Amino acid sequence: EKFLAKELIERIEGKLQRNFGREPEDATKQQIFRAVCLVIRDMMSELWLENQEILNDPVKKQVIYLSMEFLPGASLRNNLFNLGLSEAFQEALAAYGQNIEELYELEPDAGLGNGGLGRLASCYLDAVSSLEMAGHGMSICYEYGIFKQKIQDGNQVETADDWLSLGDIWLIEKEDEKEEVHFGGKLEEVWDDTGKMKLIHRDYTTVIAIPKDMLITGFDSRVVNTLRLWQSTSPISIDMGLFAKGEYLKSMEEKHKAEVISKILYPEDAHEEGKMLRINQQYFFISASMHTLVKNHLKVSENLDDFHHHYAVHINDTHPTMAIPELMRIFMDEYDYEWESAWDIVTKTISYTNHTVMPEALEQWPENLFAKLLPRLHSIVKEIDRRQNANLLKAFPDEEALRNEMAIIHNGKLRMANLCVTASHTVNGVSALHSTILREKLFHGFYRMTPDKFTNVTNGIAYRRWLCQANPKLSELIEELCGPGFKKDASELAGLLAYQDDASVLERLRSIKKENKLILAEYIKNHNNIIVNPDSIFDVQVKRLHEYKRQLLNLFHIMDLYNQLRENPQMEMQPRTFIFGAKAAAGYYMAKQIIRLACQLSAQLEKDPAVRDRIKLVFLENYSVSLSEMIMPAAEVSEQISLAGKEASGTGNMKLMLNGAITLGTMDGANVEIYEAVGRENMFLFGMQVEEVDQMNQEGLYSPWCYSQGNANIANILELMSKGINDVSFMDIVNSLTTGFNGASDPYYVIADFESYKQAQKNVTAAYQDINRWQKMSLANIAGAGIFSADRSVKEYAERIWGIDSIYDIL
Ligand code: DL6
Repeated sequence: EKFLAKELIERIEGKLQRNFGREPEDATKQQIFRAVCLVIRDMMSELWLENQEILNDPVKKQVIYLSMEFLPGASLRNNLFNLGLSEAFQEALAAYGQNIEELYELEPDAGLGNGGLGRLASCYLDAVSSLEMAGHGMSICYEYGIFKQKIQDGNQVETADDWLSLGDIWLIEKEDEKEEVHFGGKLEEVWDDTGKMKLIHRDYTTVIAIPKDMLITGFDSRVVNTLRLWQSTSPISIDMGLFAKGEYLKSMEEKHKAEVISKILYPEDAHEEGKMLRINQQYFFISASMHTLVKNHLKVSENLDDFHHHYAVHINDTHPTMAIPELMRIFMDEYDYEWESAWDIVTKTISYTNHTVMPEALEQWPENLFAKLLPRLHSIVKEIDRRQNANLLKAFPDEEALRNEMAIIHNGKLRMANLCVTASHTVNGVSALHSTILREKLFHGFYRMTPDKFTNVTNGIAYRRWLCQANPKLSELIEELCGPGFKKDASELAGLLAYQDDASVLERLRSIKKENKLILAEYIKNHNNIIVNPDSIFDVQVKRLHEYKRQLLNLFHIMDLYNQLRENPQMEMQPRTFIFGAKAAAGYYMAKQIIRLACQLSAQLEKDPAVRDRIKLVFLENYSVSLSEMIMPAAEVSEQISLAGKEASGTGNMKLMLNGAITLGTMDGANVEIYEAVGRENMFLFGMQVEEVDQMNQEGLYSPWCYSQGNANIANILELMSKGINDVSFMDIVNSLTTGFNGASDPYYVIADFESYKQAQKNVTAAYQDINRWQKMSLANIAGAGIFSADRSVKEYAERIWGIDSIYDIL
C-alpha cells in the first residue's frame, strides 16, 4: 500500500504535536527527523506484527545471527528506499520547505562494529528480510559505538561516538522481555535421594539485559525482521543502606558495574581488564539471547526436542562461541536434559563462520579467568574438551602434536575456534581461497576428521545501498538500459555487457563518474582544505588500518612518485589523487604510525609546487558506512593490496567494483573471485600468490635489507622516511621493515611486492589514458558485480547451512 504525501503530512504533524508539542513551522530539524522516523517506525511495526504468527510457527525455521558487531550505518534513507516511500516522503517534506537530503545528513551512523565483519552482518540482515525469510540479529546495544576519528596534527585521536543521542529513534525497548544474566559465584554439588548429582550455582551477580529492537526492512518485501540489541543494567539502582551511611559513590557501584558491560564497543584485549570486560560482554548477550530463544520456543512447542527445527543459530566469528556451552547449560541445568541429547540438539542448531586466519585475532581465553567469571560454563567446556580428546585419540592415535593443536583447552587457554568447529554442524570461510586455507591449514585436522562439515560461502554486500541509494545516477542508467529487474536480482547487472561497445553508454558512464567525483571533491575541499583535480585518477584505499592490508605499500608507491618528481620535475604524468580512509585500533602503534605517515606525506606533497598538481594524498577522517557511500561512487581505482593469504575476503572490493572502480589487487580473498567474474583484462593483478608467500615463509631467507641494497628506489623511499617527511621521521616504520620491530622484519612483504605493484600502477596509468578502454573495463566490473550480492550469499547460507526458506514460499 503506497502512501500519499497528504497522508504522510498528517502523520508527521501528528508526531510533532504529540511527541514535541510543536507545529511543523516551529519544529527543529532534529524534531522533524524524529517525527519522520517515528512515522516510518509505525509502518515497519505494522508489517512486523503482520508476520508474527508465521514467524513464531515452530515448523517454520528462522535463523538467529549472533554477532558482537553490526554496522547498520544510517537507516532513514535505507528504510524509505526498501519501503518504496522515498519520493512520497520527499514530497511530504517539501510541503514544509524541508529537504529530505538534509535529514539524511543529520542521522548518525549506528556504528556498532569495527569494520567488515560487522558490516557483513548488517548486509545479511538486509538480505534475509529482502528474501522474505525469517531471521533476527542479536548483539549488544553499545552506548558508544566505534570511536570517531579525528586527525589532529597528523595523528589519529579517538573521541566517543554518542550515536544514541539521535540514533535511539530506531530502537523499540521491550522491557517485558528482559532477561537475567548471572556472573561469577560458585558451584555446589547437591545429591538427591536417587543418588543423582546436580550442580547448583550460588552467590552470583545478576545483571539485567533489556532488549532494544531495531526493525530491519528488506527491499520490496513483506517481511520485517529485528536486530535485538541488549542493554545492561543492574537490578539494584541504588543501595540505600550505603547511601544512608554517606557512601554515595559506593551506593551506586553495582549499577555502574552492570552498565559498563554495554557501555562501549569492545576494546582491544591487550590486558586483563580488557579481557574481563570482553568475556562479560560476550556472555551477557549470549545468555540473554539463548534464554529468549528457549522461552520463545517453549511458547509454541512442548519441549526443547525440536529446538533445532525452529532455530538455526549462527555464530559470526568466535565472539559468540559461548552460545554452545550456554545452550548446553540451559538444556541440562534448567530443563534436565542428559548430556548426549542436549549435545545432539545443540550441535544440530549451531553453525560457524570463520572470518580470519590471523593468529592474533583467534580468540583464546585464559582458563583461570574464564573459570572465575563463568564457573558453570567452564565446567561444560571442560567436559566438551574431555570428550573431544577421546575422539581425537581415536582419530589420530599417533599424532600427538596434531591432537594438541586441535584441543579446546591447552596450556591454560580456551581456544574458541576449536570449540566452534567441534560443536558446529557446518563451518564456512568467506571466500573460496579463505575456505581452502581453512581446510588445508588452520583447521586441517578437523577437515580430515569431518570433511563434510566444511563449506564456503563467499561474502556479499547489500548492493542496493551502494548502487541504488548511494549512486542514483548510475542506478537510473542501468534501469534505463536493462530494466528494473537488477534491484531484485543482481545477476541482471550482466545485461550491461550488451553495451560494452556502445560509445554513448560509455560516455554516460564517464560523465556519471565525473559528477560523483565532483561531489567527493567538494567534500574534500570542505573537510581537508585540499583542492583536488576532478580529472585526476581517483585512487582509493578505504578499510581498517592493518599492516597486512598494506596501506604502507600504497604509500611506498606515492613516496616513489614523489622522489621521481623531485628528481625530474618535468616528468610527464597523469595526475592522481590517492584517497585513504582508515581507522586504527587505539592501541595499535604501527597502524597509527602509518596514518601519521599518510598525513605527513599529504602535507609534504601539498607544500611542493612542483608536485602538488600531479600527486595528491587525501586522508579522509572518520571512515564510516556513510562516508563510504560517498566515496565508492567516485572511485576509479580500488586498492585491494593485502598480502596473499591474509585477507579473508574483503567486501569494500565488491562495493567499489559495483560502482565501476577497477581493482588493483593481489590474488587474495574475494579478489580471486572478482578475477573470475571479470577476467584478467578487467583488473590489475600483481604480487606474490599464496604458494609463493608460503614458500618464502618456509625458506625463512627473506631479507628486505638486501632488497633495498639492490633497488635504489626502495633505498630512496627508506631514506626519505628516515630523514623525515614534513619534518617528521618514521624510523619505527623503517626499522619494522628492515631490522624487525616485533619479531620478523617486513612480515607482510611490502618490499618484496613493491616492484610488481609499481608495474601494476604503471599499467593503471596506461589504461586510464585510453578513455574508451577504461570505460569498457569499468562497465565490465559493474556488470560482473552481481555475484557479490548479499542476497546470493544469504540464499547459499539458507539452503546449505540454515535450512530455511522464504516464509511465503512454504505457506
Ligand atoms: O567476512 C567479513 C570480513 C572480511 O571481508 C575481511 O576480509 C576480514 O578481515 C574480516 N574479519 C574480521 C575478523 N575479526 N575478527 N575476529 O573482521 O571479516
